[in-house]
Order: sequence, then C-alpha cells, then structure tokens
Amino acid sequence: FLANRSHLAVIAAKFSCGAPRSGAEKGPEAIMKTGLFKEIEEKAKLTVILDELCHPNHGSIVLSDSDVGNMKNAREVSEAAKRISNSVYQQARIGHFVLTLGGDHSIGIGTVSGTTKALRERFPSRDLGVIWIDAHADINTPDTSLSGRLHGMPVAFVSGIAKSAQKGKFDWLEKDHMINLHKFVYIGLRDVDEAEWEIIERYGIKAFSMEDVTKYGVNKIMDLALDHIGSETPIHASYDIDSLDPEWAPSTGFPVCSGLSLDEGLLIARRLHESGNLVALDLVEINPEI
Ligand code: EXY
Ligand code: MN
Ligand code: MN
Ligand code: MN
Repeated sequence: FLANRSHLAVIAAKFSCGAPRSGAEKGPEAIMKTGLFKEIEEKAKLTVILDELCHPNHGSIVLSDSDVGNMKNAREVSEAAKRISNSVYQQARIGHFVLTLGGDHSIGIGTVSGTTKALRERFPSRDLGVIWIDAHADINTPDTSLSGRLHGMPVAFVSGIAKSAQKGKFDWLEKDHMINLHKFVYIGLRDVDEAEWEIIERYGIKAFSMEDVTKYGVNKIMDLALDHIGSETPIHASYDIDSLDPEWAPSTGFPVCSGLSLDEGLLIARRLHESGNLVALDLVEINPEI
C-alpha cells in the first residue's frame, strides 16, 4: 500500500484544545528534539517531510470559542482536524507513510479521516483497518460525553456515530472520510465510560482490554487483532501513549494504572510493522509539562 517507501511524512500536530489542560501541544517538539528523525534519515535512508501545524490557541478553554452543545472548543478542534485531515490525505494519496505526532487525541478526527479518504481513492474496494491502542475508548458522542472534551470522542466522529450531534461544526467530514467499524480494533482498554461500553456493544466493535492482554499475552492479541482486520487491508494505528503503564509513560494527561509494559508496547509496534500493511501511525497525548 506504500507506493513511495523512501519517504516518511511527519505531521507535527501541536495542538491541545481537545483536552482539559494544555501541554500536549509540546509533544511533537519533545519527540523531534531527541534527534530521532535525523537518525531515521541517516540510517533508514528515508526522506523525512515535515509538516508543522502551529495552532494559535492551546489549552483547556479558548475564550473566543464558545461551547457548541456539549462540545468544548469545537471550532478550534474542527479547524485543526480539518487541516490535519487534508495534510494526511495529501501524503497518503501519493503512497507516503504518514506519522502524526500529537497533540491530544482529538487530532485523530483528522488523521483517520485523511487516511481513509486517500485509501478509498487508491483502493476503492478496500476498507481501512484501524487499531486504536489506548487506555480509553474515545468513542463518546457529544450526547454521551460527561466532560465535553473532544479528545474523548474522535472514534465517534470518524465512524459517523456522532453524525447528528456534530452538525454545524464538523460539516467538512464527508462519507469518504468515514471508517467501517467492522475493521476497527481496540487494544489496552481499562478506563471506559459506561455509555462507551454500550456503544461498543451496540456496534459489535472488537475490543481487547488490558485484562485480555494479561490473560492471552500481547502476541496472541495481535494475532487476533490482525486476523479480525484481515490480510490485504491497509492499517492505520492510533497509538495513545496512555496505553502504556504510567511507570513507562507518566507524561500524559490521563494516566491509568495496570497498562502495557514497555516491552508489550514495543511488541505491538513490531507486529504492526511486520504485518506489512501499516500505512499510518499517530502517537498522541504526550505532555512534556507533566
Ligand atoms: N472518557 C473520558 C471523556 O470522554 O472525557 C476520558 C477521555 C480521556 C481521553 C484520554 C486521553 O485519552
Ligand atoms: Mn486516546
Ligand atoms: Mn481516551
Ligand atoms: Mn487515552
């Protein structure tokens, strides 16, 4: 699915208006400062294309952005997600691997919709597979969310579950941006709202909780996840750093205990790579201020 394997598109989504506190907008810079991409260019002989989204506003409440129904900072999130969606789309449609660094997880509205649109165009008969690695399900709708924070809702937006409630603000999301939930899998869940479990059950979404990971082992869980999605299916992985145990990843807004070990987290990454089908990856909710 990667027509152009010599290029890596890195989108630095410096954005935190989908979360209740600021700091996640500094995640991309913290990762880039490690020199990782220079190393990738040199060792893997990849050309790194950097696209930086420097959103003017950060943080919990943007005063100029009034609530839309139960959605906080809806205008800011919609604008940023639209811009990210288009960037991801432009890169994915020419067969580049797209890595998006967050940022809070509301940017997933942009990344997943962008990949979906590009893949639909290139492979009309295939659905995109999505693996959502997270302590949380991020599938609240504006109606079920208790916080009104959009980083807890991206899956509802890109699957069309939130369609009626998002009217007015996220109208740029079209049919071509929407994923098929039959090819969607969760890994690492352990802090899920009651209304979210109801949605997961109602739509028959495949979900592997931390309990499942402990019971079967992460390798087996990856077998099951990849089987569920099916071979010959391009995969977008959305990796929330809070899927890892706070022992390994404390710098995040919503740490939850009993998470993945670093080895388990790395094994998931390796298995995604070995599938040969990974076309896009998000790494989100890194907050260097915590
Ligand atoms: N389920 C809660 C909500 O919708 O507000 C918490 C979401 C937390 C999202 C974290 C960072 O991934
Ligand atoms: Mn998340
Ligand atoms: Mn979440
Ligand atoms: Mn999370």
